[in-house]
Amino acid sequence: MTARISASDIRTSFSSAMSAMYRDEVPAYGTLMEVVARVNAETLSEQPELKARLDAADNLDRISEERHGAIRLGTAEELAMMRRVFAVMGMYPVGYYDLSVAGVPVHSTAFRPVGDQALKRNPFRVFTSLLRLDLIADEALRAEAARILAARNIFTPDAVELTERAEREGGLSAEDAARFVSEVVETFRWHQKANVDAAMYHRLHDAHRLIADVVSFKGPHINHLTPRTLDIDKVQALMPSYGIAPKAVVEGPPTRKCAILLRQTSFKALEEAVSFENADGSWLTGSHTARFGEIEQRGIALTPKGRGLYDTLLEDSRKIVGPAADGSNAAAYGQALQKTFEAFPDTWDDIRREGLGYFSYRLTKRGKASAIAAADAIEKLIADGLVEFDAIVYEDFLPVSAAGIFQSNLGDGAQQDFVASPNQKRFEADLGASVLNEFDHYAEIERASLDACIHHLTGRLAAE
Ligand code: OOG
Ligand code: NI
Repeated sequence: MTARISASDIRTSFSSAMSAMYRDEVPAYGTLMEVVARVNAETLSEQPELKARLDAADNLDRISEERHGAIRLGTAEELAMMRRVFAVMGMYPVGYYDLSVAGVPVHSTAFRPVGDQALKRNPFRVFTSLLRLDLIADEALRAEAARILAARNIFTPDAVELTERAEREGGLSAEDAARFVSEVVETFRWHQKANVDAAMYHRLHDAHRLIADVVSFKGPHINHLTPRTLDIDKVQALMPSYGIAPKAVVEGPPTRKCAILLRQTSFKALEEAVSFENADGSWLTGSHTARFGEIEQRGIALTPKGRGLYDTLLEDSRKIVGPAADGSNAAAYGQALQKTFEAFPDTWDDIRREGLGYFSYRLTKRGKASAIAAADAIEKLIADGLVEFDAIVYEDFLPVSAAGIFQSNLGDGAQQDFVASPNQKRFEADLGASVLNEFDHYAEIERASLDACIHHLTGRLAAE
């Protein structure tokens, strides 16, 4: 029996192979990576306390590496197979996002590592959307799109075979893992030649730009990758001087002392040459916009109560100033956001005591040397200096932000309304599995950390 390589190691080689391929395919993305690396280095040298904190918790040499990417799939079969492929890399479906509310005919999940260790080893995740042809009104077009999608096969035979082997044998050898990664990366490659003729492309495009993006190509090209930045406002401001056009505003919460959830922005998708085959075998050149680069900055995971407050405040600020796609009111939007979010507590202790965010608890030095007779309330343990806490980082996505990212990259005029119709049951049936509920997951991490503290404190006494 050959030694197995860990799922996290396979994920690490996968994310670096994707990064190399994407920098090669989309040079502007390489430029964005440079800006991010520069800003991260500057931020670390300006803030030694941040550097020390990150040094303890993360791998500083990998700070500017990709945290996520995104793809859009066409059929239930593609989604179900993609789930199996990602499972080989230790990536599991977490969360359900209905984007129909925001005028994008897809619903989505994120395939990601689950658990602290796996996230630390490599946090790479893939936001994965499934096209919802059921939201397209034109029945004839819907049937044609379904027919085109049914005829394509997005996985190489070796990728399928190696996935089956990993399932059967509980993992892959180093040699098979290397082959697996290079085969799987093929699925995400860009195809300059469309899968449909120009007339069909335009029909699909007129129905919705996203439908054209999914149906017209041989496979689900990776549409962006996203490194982590330590100062998103600075990267946003610097993009133009590097010749890349940022989207109008940063999505998510405003700049705060205590970062919450997720802030993200992107450079706008580039217009790329595509060729369409005519019926007589000749080729016609056209263009398509789909691929971009994004950056993200993460903060604390919020409880349902905290998330409710976040959603309300976001909606309130957007009622004051709705961000215009051309960026003309970006400053006013930023101010409205800042002002509205004054209602969201901005110290870790307030956030914790008001039950707005998730924390992990650990024993202080004194706590490690102490014992108590019975489990005290957490407030008392903290007040007595036995237990301290850290914010749990939000590892998931935000539907309003995702919609903003989709929209600015589909062309800003493309706003379209669908009747909101979340259908998690259908999504899970297509996926062939249920998605993990992200709130339950964070609550469990919090509970386990608290239990471990109490267990230690009371167990010490029992052992004496
Ligand atoms: C996905 C957009 C969502 C994010 O970071 O919220 C996303 C897409 O455009 O396919 O990646
Ligand atoms: Ni993204």
